[in-house]
Amino acid sequence: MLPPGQQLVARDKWPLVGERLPKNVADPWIVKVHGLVERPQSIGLSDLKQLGWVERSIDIHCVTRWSKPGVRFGGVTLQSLLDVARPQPSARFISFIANSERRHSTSLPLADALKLETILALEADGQPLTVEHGGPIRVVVPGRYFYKSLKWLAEIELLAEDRLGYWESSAGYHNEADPWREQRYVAEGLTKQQAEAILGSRDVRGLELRNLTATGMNLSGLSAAGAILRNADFRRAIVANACFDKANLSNAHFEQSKLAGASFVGADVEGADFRECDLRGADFTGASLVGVSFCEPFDLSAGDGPFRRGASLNRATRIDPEALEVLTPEQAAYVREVRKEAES
Ligand SMILES: Nc1nc2c(c(=O)[nH]1)N[C@H]1C(S)=C(S)[C@@H](COP(=O)(O)O)O[C@H]1N2
Ligand SMILES: [Mo]
Repeated sequence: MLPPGQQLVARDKWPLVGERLPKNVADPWIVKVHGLVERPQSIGLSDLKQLGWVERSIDIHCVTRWSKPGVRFGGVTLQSLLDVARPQPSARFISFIANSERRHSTSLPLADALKLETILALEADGQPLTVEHGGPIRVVVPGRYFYKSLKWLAEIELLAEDRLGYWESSAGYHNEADPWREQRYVAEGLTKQQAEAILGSRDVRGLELRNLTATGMNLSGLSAAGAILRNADFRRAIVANACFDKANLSNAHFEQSKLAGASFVGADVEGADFRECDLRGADFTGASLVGVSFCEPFDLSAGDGPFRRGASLNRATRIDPEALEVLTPEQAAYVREVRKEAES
């Protein structure tokens, strides 16, 4: 069973999301435990492994709608490290901090992190974690969107009050992040009236407008290059010939919208939904399409199709061949199929 709105990636695919590399691959790699603990720790990886090796099969659910079930992570439990560091009674939150350029972090209520059986993973499917995926050590929190699973774990800090992580504070990602309750984004955003006022000029270049509501509006020719439109709602809107170049449209909704001739060059459309959209002549050159839906998800193992609620694409719709590789197999099959039809 998949959480609502999620799709399976191909069995051998594991998309890369967020930061690509740590600040440096320190050798030896040290994990510090500090803040509200009785016994602060600075522990190397071989000592850490001595705390007890575990292997767990864990389902990955990314907020941008792809899921990768049953990855076998190997490492030590957060519990076993905290048994050594001993959180003080006042410690109610746990913050994980990365050895990365922006000191990336994420946090959880301490009780949740333990109850969910968080692990500090060094291996995935029997292999050491690759650097891109957080090696040598990353956090894996089962039962939460994957943004709670920090790559390149350097510090664990125990806190009395919560401190929002990077995505939670900068991108409006939901702080609870339960995929079964679809806690993707905080609801806060502009009202429809505010949105109408701003969109009236049809020029929102570079603006930060996450969760924007633009359902059913006539916005053809909209100029939105570089805008931050995560989770924006353009369902049934007329957005033909709009320019979304280099915009961030992750998880945006475009179902049943008119996007003929729209340009998404270099845009981030991860997790965006284009079902029943008119995408004739739209340009996705250089766009990142992980988790995008062009039709209703379905079971490919039953052969091609059924393709339901598919977007209209034609030969003038530009999608890089490499971009098809990051779609789920079902979505890629749909795109190939409609393009074949368009050619004949
Ligand atoms: N240090 C660090 N950890 C991070 C991120 C990041 O940008 N930096 N992104 C998070 C997000 S949003 C996701 S979906 C997963 C992606 O992990 P992957 O690249 O191994 O798939 O890492 C999470 N952990
Ligand atoms: Mo993510």
